[in-house]
Amino acid sequence: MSVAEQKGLSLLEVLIASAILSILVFGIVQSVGSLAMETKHSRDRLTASLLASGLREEILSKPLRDPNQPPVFGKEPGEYGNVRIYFDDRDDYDGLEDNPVTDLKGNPMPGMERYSRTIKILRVSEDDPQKEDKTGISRLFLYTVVVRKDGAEQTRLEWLEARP
Ligand SMILES: [Ca+2]
Ligand SMILES: [Ca+2]
Repeated sequence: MSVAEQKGLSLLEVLIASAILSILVFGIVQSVGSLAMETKHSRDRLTASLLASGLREEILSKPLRDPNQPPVFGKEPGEYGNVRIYFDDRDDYDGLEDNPVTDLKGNPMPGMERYSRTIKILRVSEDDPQKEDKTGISRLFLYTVVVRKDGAEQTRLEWLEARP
């Protein structure tokens, strides 16, 4: 092998090696990037599910029926607004839009400015809880809490409640 051939080969080797190296580095950078994105997404989802279960606990701490007046589904007469400290039964929460997320007194929660929560309470068929009950007879209710960040759904928490 001549000196020139040896030089040519080693140049080719260097080129191949650097190509392989750049592919490897690109791959590593990509996986680190997607790992960081994945971590961020799981953190968002965790925050969202904590916000959802926090609201669920809050609702479950309220009585089934309004203690002060003849109960109606939703807010009773004279009840209005989104300040939850005044909610005195579970279905007062129906249709709530907590955007941005607030505490019981209606103060925005620090650091949660980009999150929002909604809740729907639906009377559903006792035979098929996937179906809305329009007769008003069923005693089964489906609660759905949705938590969003920047408008994009992060988590959805659903539970059924059978009322006596
Ligand atoms: Ca009510
Ligand atoms: Ca009420």
